[in-house]
Amino acid sequence: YNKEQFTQLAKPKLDYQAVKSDIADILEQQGWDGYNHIGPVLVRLGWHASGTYNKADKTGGSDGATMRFNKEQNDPANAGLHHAQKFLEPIKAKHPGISYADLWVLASYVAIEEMGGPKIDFTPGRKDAPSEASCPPNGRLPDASKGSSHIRDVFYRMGLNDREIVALIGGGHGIGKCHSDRSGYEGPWTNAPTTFTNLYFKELFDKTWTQKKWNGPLQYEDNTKKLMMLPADLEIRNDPEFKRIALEYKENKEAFFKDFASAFKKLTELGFKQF
Ligand code: DDH
Repeated sequence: YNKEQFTQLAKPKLDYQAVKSDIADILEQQGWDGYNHIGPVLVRLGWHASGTYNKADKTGGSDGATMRFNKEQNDPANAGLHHAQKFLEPIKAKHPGISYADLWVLASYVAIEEMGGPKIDFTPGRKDAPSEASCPPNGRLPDASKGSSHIRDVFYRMGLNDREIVALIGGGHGIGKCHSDRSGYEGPWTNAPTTFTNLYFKELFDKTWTQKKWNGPLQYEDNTKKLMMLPADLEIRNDPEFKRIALEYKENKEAFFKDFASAFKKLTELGFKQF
């Protein structure tokens, strides 16, 4: 054996199945978010760790787990994600061989699957960057107050297309909620925030969305005043190309699950080269 082969052999093999089942075991957390489930915030962690990618200079992305460092953690877009990182510490302590970068992505896959979403095949190999110097610039994640051209700018920068944009937003906002003490926005998009469904598209098209009257940022509410949409969400209904794709996903759950799974895998592997 040469030195490199020997190091590979000497490394204890990680049992990813065991890591997955340990993650599944911590998804239920009493008192968390009123619905006792951390799946949604783990998905948001996987997405924000990945969505900084810039295909032009190959910076950002999930490889590196650079959100561990203050600079990226303090990007206002990442408000609240220290909770998600903290929930995963016991898993890292039990399986020290997994990198944070792999752990965050794996946790988002497990959360999606455990909430009833598609199974996404996990490819390990991400490494943790040594210092803050590897952080991408702040401000690369989408701004909820802006329109479709901003959304396209952000996702095209990553190398993703309109179909992938609609699948990703519909899946991500079909779970979880907004928190006024994190983003400033408040409330869930659907009545089943811990179940992965295509309900986001049904709510988007079947409900009437009116401006919420409050002191917070501009957002929309349905007639029950329980559900919400961000200005950026309504762009999925108002932009003709986004709308065409979203209507397809509203009618065809299987196509949506399949497209979401491949788009989310692609998103979480941007800039990551396995050897
Ligand atoms: Fe999102 N998202 N997101 N999102 N997102 C928020 C919450 C969650 C935008 C803004 C917000 C995606 C795309 C966009 C999830 C997943 C995904 C919140 C509220 C804002 C604001 C945060 C808070 O207050 O806690 C905007 C703008 C976009 C856009 O693309 C234009 C995508 C692509 C995903 C994905 O997963 C692929 C999830 C999950 C949440 C709920 C988190 C939670 O704690 O619950």
